[in-house]
Order: sequence, then C-alpha cells, then structure tokens
Amino acid sequence: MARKKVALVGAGQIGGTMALVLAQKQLGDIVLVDVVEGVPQGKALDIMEGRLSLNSSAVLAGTNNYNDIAGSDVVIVTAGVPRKPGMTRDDLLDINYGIIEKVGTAIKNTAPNAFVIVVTNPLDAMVYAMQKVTGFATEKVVGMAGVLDSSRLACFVAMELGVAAEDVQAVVMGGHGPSMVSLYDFVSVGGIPLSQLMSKEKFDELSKRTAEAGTEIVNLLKTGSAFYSPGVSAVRMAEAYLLDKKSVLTCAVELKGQYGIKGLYCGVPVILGAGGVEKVIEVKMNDAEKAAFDKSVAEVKVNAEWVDKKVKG
Ligand code: TXD
Repeated sequence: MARKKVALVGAGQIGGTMALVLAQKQLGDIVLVDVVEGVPQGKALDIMEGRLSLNSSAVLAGTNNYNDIAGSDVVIVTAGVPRKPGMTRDDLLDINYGIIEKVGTAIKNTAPNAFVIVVTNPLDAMVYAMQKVTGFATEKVVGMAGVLDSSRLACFVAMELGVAAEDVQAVVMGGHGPSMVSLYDFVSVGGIPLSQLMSKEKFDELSKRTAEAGTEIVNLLKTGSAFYSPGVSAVRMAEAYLLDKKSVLTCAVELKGQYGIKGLYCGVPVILGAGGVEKVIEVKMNDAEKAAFDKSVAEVKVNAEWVDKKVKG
C-alpha cells in the first residue's frame, strides 16, 4: 500500500510541531509548505536528520511551491497570523481570510481528494471560508478547536484532582472563543462522572480558565500563541482519518439541521474516520448549556456572514 501524504500548509510554530509528531507516528510522508524561503525546507531537513533517534522512516520535504501539495491525503492548514497580547481571535479575520482564500484555491487545484483540517484563527470563520473556497464536500473540511479546548479542560480537571491527564475525558462545544461551552455532565475521570468528584462551582472556575486558556498562553509567550497543544490536537484528527479510527472528537464541522443549525460551522462531537466527518452526534444539554451554546453559535454566525460577503465579492 502506497504511503500516505500529509501536507502542512504553514510551517510555523504549529506546523513544525505537527511535522515532528507526524514523523514520530509515521502516519505518512510529510510536505511542509510556507511562503518564507528556507523555513519549510530547514524544518523538514532538521526532522529528517533526527529520524534515527525518532525511529522513523517518514520522508519529509519543505517547499515554497503550492504545487507540491499535489496528491495529499490530508492537508492541515495553519497558514496565517497568530495573536499577540491584546488581540482577539477576531482581530485576525481580515488578514487570515486573505491567506485562507489563497491556500484554499491551491488545495482545490492540487489536492481535490484531500481531507482538510483548518487550524488558522478565527477558527470557525476560517474553516467555513475554506469549505466555500475549495467547494469540497463538507465532510472533508473540518476545523481543529474542540479537540484542543476539550484537552485544556481535561488538563485543568486532572491538575485539580491530581489524577493522570489521560484518564480525564471532557467535551467543550460551540465556537472557538470566550463563549465556548464546557459541559459538566460530560466530564469523566476514569469513567467516574465528575459530579461525584468535583463541585459545579469548582468546575465553573476551570471552565472559565478553559475559555481564556489561549489568551493566558499568548500573554505568557508575548510573541505568539499556543502551538504544542494545538499541534498534537490537529495530528489526532489527521490520525483518526488516516487510520479510519472512528474517533469521537469535538470538531468544527458544518451542521445541516443538527442542533437546529443549518449551513454553519461550529464545534460539536462527531465521529471521524476514513470518510471524514462520518456522523454528527447530537448530545442533550441542559437549558443553561443550550442557552450558552446558542449564544456561542450566534457569535460564530456574525463572522460567517462576514465571510459570505467576502466570498460573494
Ligand atoms: O485551536 C486553534 N484552532 C488555534 C489556532 C490554536 C492556536 C493557534 N491558532 C492559529 O493558528 C493562530 O492564531 C494562527 O492563525 C495559526 C498558526 O499559528 P502559529 O503559531 O503556527 O503561527 P506562525 O508560527 O506564525 O505560523 C504561521 C505560518 C508562518 O510561518 C507564515 O509564514 C505562514 O504561516 N504563512 C503562509 N504559509 C503558506 N501560505 C501563505 N499564504 C502563508 N501566509 C503565512
């Protein structure tokens, strides 16, 4: 069976992190694409030279030419500008839309069968734009945010309870912004419902930290935003597709009537496998959670309408 091919469009902080993790997991050969001369080439060669210690035979290449995306099975897009302190994700809307338009056109022309994972912020708007620009089936264009946000909430719960991070499962839904919704009843600690281990008040504190976790890291780093946890989160989605894992993950996908929403991308639990988004899972929320989800979706809708105007030109 021919090796799979993964294109990483954007070879910056997240792109480089994904390249290393993908090489370690040997999920396929990797092409790093960027507009900056030398960066994708240098990062690809650097990881290649580490393959002995990585115990990996993955082949990596770097390029400044979009044509090298050709034939990719998966394309993960981080091309864009990250936040600096004081910026909101929405401040990136205009500049990153322009980049997504360029990159989406290249993907449409060179990798028509690819599963496209968008990471670029503001996430819900950028993945919506990617699907519009490529015209790909919505099942093959998804956004990475919920896997990261759920992982952040799970991390804070694990830290608070003093338990292993991999034993905590959590679900964060809605838009990738301050209005994201952390679901108390959906957190399990080794299969034990969180409500038996932590008060709702304490959970609400952790839920607030989760919604602000991206900003917390931007303020610490000062030069950019989080990249290790976003990188491994996007790789987890690519792995679900490439290995047909049927993973249950919260991803930004287009809703077609589920949750009473049509034609909008936002974060909900889905099954990811070789068919891309194989199923959208409609979970039952309590009234407060549903109201918070609807509020978050309303904010996503504002940016989607902005994208619609841009796409229509
Ligand atoms: O959960 C999430 N979805 C978010 C996403 C989590 C963290 C960061 N989030 C966003 O990802 C962030 O706000 C940015 O919009 C992207 C990428 O973040 P990263 O930290 O990787 O930014 P870098 O290091 O600046 O890398 C971006 C690269 C950089 O090397 C640019 O030269 C390149 O993108 N770039 C391009 N590559 C290809 N084609 C074009 N047109 C292009 N323009 C810039």
